Amino acid sequence: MADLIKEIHDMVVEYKKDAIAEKVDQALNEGKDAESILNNGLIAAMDVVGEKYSTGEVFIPEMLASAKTMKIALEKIKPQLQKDVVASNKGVVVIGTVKDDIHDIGKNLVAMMLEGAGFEVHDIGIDNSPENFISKAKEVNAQILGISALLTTTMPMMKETVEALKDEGLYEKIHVIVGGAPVSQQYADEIGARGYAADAVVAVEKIKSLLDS
Ligand code: B1M
Repeated sequence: MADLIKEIHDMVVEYKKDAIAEKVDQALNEGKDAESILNNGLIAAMDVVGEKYSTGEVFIPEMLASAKTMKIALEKIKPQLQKDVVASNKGVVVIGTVKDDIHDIGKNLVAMMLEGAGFEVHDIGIDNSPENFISKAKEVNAQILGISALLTTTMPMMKETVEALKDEGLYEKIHVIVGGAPVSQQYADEIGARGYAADAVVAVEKIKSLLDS
């Protein structure tokens, strides 16, 4: 890993909120690409933070501070990640995190990449009931409903959302795509989601192919 990217990685782990923006600027100015900063710096750092939380080395406040540090860095690399913006609207997506789940970094990243790829994205934030997802999807005439969950305990809300969509008679019209660390293709198949994506880049590809099919 290049030194500057390692420094960015460590700054997220050590939640250096006040210094991260300058370091990311420096990396970009020195020609480091945004994808590498994202994957090898930021996402890798959050995995370390998660492991440290699991082993009791850090607690919620530190985990939150790392998340805030990552968000500052993400804003800095956003223009680069979205550099291929296409003017035409490729489709309408409603995206959010499920009820009782407040993790939003991965979901924000997916939303950011979708915007960058030319989709009209309506991000409804965290802690969304099935009703929230569905009323927004109806309001904006969405073709895609993107649902994120980071906890094994909140994953069942994905199934409930798919079921609610069926009850509303919208299941055929609106494609559901799910993602988040505990989610898998197998789970997506089980609950009747049309798509699963392991990361933000795959999410964009998957949504494009769902709309083409
Ligand atoms: Co939480 N947390 N957390 N946490 N947290 C995890 C998820 C955990 C794995 C940590 C651990 O124990 N090792 C664990 C879950 C265990 C489990 O359920 N199996 C956990 C826990 C237990 C908790 C609490 C319950 C802790 C507590 O209170 N006792 C609590 C729950 C709060 C709640 O939601 N009700 C909690 C709280 C928090 C913070 C608030 C402190 C903070 C979140 C801040 C925020 O998001 N604004 C936090 C954080 C930061 C994490 C870790 C460390 C990092 C998550 C992250 O942002 N990753 C996380 C450990 C880990 O994941 N390594 C952990 C970076 C992000 C880019 O990746 O979100 O996976 P990710 O998104 C990826 C893909 O998953 C995918 O694309 C993204 C980009 O590649 N993706 C999609 C995501 N959504 C998608 C949607 C799609 C497609 C792809 O289509 C729609």
